[in-house]
Amino acid sequence: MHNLSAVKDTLRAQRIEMPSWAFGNSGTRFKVFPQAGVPRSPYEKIADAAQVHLFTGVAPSVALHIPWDKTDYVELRKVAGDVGIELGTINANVFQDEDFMLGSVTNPDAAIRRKALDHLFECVDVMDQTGSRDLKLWFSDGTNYPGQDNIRVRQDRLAEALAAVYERLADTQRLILEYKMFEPGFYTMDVPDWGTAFAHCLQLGPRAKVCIDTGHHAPGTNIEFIVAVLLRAGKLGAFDFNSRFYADDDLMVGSADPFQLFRILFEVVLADGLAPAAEISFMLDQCHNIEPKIPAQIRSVMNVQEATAKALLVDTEALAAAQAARDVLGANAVLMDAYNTDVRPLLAELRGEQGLDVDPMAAYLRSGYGSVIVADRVGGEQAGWGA
Ligand code: LRH
Ligand code: MN
Repeated sequence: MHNLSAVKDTLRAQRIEMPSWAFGNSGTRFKVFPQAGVPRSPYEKIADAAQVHLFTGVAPSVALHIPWDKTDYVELRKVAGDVGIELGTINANVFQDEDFMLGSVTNPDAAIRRKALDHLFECVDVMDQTGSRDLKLWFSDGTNYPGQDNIRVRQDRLAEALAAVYERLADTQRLILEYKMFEPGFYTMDVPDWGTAFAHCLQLGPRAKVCIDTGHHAPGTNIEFIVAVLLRAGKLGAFDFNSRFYADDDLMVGSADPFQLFRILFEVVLADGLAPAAEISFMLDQCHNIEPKIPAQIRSVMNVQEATAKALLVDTEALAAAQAARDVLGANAVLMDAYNTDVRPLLAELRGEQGLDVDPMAAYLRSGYGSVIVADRVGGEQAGWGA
């Protein structure tokens, strides 16, 4: 059966990266509901992220989004370090500039493509200052009507820009390409699926990997199949974890479909993808439109920990034996046993051993930090997508 201390070691070493933008205001096209106490600067976002790490012990890095987090990056890195936070993945933003309405790096206009490329180069410069390993590229590029542009020519333009960025990266830096089925493009997206991202990453080279955002697939997509295939090819670089009932809802990971999250993490465990050597970045990419931001991030981290613990408790020997015996129900039962295991006592015990409160959420709420920031953060411009 299980070596629980090995399971605990893996859980203790788990690293979940916070998205800076999850601490800012967010919403839908209908309304962005501002919340009291929301950060007004990257420094306040880091301070809030540090709370998540303080109470969970497994969230020591924050992904930045440029220009939303534009600042003195060397200073930010120092201040973050002082509160135990590392600056993580750098996310480029070529989806809000008016010039990019008909595309950024795929735009028919060469000058606009150049402008987009310059922003991507600027993000590489930011990585040099923050010490970040990963540049994550998500392109809102796409079309809304058949005939609007040449699908193949846009792929050529995309490949050209990606090659230029890849060339600019240092040997220690990686390009992470994120795909998305639709929105804001409603006819085509230029990187719509894992296959397109995979093809571009293969063409680029070993430091180009694919990012799976769990909210970016057609309903009913078997995401763990994509995970298994990309892991097998050594091309899975990162996850953007969130969950959804319908589209790119960006809800708390595991809240809509905890069984799917378990199945995804089981494929990661099977491929030893939690090991630091696998170099897979586990990031949250969420928007807390109606719920308090810091507790929502804490809950999300706990959801990932619970799904991971269940995945680590799968009796893989019994599973392999049942699979070899073509015992369909037996094999499924082995997996469901793990999934139906209540891992909360195990995680509480682990937190106790880490010197953490067994219940991070209760501990955070008891700390009163939430009301302190509401009282302190008066005036100034609250952070948000500014969309
Ligand atoms: C696009 C996306 C991408 C980010 C943005 C905040 O939907 O998932 O990862 O840049 O959200
Ligand atoms: Mn994402």
